[in-house]
Amino acid sequence: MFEKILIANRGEIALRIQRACREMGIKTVAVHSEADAEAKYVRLADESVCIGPAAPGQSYLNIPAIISAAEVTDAEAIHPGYGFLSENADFAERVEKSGFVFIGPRPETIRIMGDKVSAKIAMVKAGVPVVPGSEGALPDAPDEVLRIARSVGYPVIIKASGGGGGRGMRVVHTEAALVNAVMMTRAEAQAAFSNPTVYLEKFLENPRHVEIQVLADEHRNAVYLGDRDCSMQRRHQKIIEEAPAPDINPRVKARIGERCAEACRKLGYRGAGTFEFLYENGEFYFIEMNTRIQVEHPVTEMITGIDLVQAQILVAAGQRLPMKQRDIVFRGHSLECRINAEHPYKFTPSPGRITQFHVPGGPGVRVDSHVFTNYTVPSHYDSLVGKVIVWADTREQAIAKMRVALSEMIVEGIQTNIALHQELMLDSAFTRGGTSIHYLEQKLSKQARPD
Ligand code: MV4
Repeated sequence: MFEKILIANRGEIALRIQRACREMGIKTVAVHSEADAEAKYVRLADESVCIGPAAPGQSYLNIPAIISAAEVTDAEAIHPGYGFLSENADFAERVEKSGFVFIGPRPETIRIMGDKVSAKIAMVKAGVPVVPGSEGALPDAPDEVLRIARSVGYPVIIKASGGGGGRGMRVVHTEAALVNAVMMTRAEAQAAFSNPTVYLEKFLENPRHVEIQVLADEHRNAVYLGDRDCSMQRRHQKIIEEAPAPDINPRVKARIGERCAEACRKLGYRGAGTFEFLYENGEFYFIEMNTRIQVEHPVTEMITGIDLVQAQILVAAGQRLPMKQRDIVFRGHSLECRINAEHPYKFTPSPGRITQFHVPGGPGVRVDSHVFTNYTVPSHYDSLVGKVIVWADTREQAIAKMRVALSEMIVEGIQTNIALHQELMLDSAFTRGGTSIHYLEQKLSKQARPD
């Protein structure tokens, strides 16, 4: 096992990774920007290195500074967390070329999944169901594009191969609008991603976002760790996640989960990963694969009892998965509310000093947060200040537990979205379960809000 790991991230996930390392007896190196010098996880780390000014481009995205920090501290492996460099294949490659272990998939795998056209082709080959559409990149010839769209049927969506996570997409409802929409999306994709490749899919009007967590080792062992529903989102920012996804036939889930695990074996996947699906009318359609640990990983940990970050470290060290599929039991229901430092209705960031911070507790309540009373939320990074996670036997009980947990939570000095979460925990469509990806935005647009 590794003796020392460098954590190339900040905030709650840096603390989460550090806890996993400490439980495993692994020493930690925190790297931090000038803005994060006073962070709790920096103080708790065995060693820390300042890698640059607050701006992410000069610190958490500064590849040479991070690799130098690993060299001077003699770390053996680098955990990238989520965001920042976590899905940057060039970073993973430079980590390995410099003689360190990248805690994640091989750089080639990250590169394939980062290109959405090659990811989709890989999934078709591996037997994972995908959204019907162009087989690979859209050709240039307008008549070919028209023919493909006609055979798929309108509405269609044009997506940039270099995009993902909601960037570089355009919905097209009529044949008259198609060719121009393709040209516009291509031009935007070239400008944003230096890659003009686009592809076409049937546009699903009212799907849910359901994802499958996988875990694989270097020895072609792979398991699926169940599913999560992340449909409650606004502008591609998830705010509530849960496991398992409500009201979906467990046999359909087991079949899709097994397909994902089998795809990992075929691809020679290593580490934790997430297959993202749209779910509509009882069917799963693959859209993208994430090759990192995700913000919402705790809900999977709660229903499986598996520490995903520790598992990432084990398989990065070359060990075999410590479990087989038949050992994995999904038990109860888990919900996660992301607590953001933001205006409750305008959603603008609300950085600043937290004058009072108190977290809920009790059985089945978990809070993943790096903040504390008198901590100042910097303005340079995302607005996540913590995650409230609950576990109970049933979804109803989990919702009840979340209501109580949110009522105990105190965050003063900054604005947060706690009130929105409280409202959603009482929302009849949410409590019924199975709302679509459009539910929250539709609900918010219907509500008149005070400034
Ligand atoms: C779609 C779609 C409907 N039909 N693809 C947005 C993020 C990116 N991961 C894929 N996205 C979508 N792809 C087809 N063929 C609707 C979305 C979408 C969405 C997906 C997941 C979660 C939130 C979303 C919000 C708006 C649109």
